[in-house]
Amino acid sequence: MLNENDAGDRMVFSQELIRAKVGDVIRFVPTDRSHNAQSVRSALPEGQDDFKGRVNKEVEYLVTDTGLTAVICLPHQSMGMVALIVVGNDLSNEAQILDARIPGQGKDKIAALIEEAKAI
Ligand SMILES: [Cu+2]
Repeated sequence: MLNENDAGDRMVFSQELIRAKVGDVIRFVPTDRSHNAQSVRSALPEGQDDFKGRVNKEVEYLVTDTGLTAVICLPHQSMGMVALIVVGNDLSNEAQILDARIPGQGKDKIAALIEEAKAI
């Protein structure tokens, strides 16, 4: 969780497209202050537990199911501070992710990350 990355983008996760496999633990680290990481209601795979990190706190996400998970920073989601976890190259819940309630630039970036995931 960064205030600015090397490219000069403000309020970002250092990795926005996160590829993982079942059994991985993804750790969100509060490198800069005033950020959190959490999942979004109904925007994660069937069976996968949601998660919600507190502001300025590290949080871990244990991957238990394949599919897409949208991750947001609650204070900055509308500025585009979001990430997409792709597990097992399974994009079958794409429609749910696109329907998730994510405001502003966050929604656009999630859509762009899904396209990026498809392209690789
Ligand atoms: Cu933030």
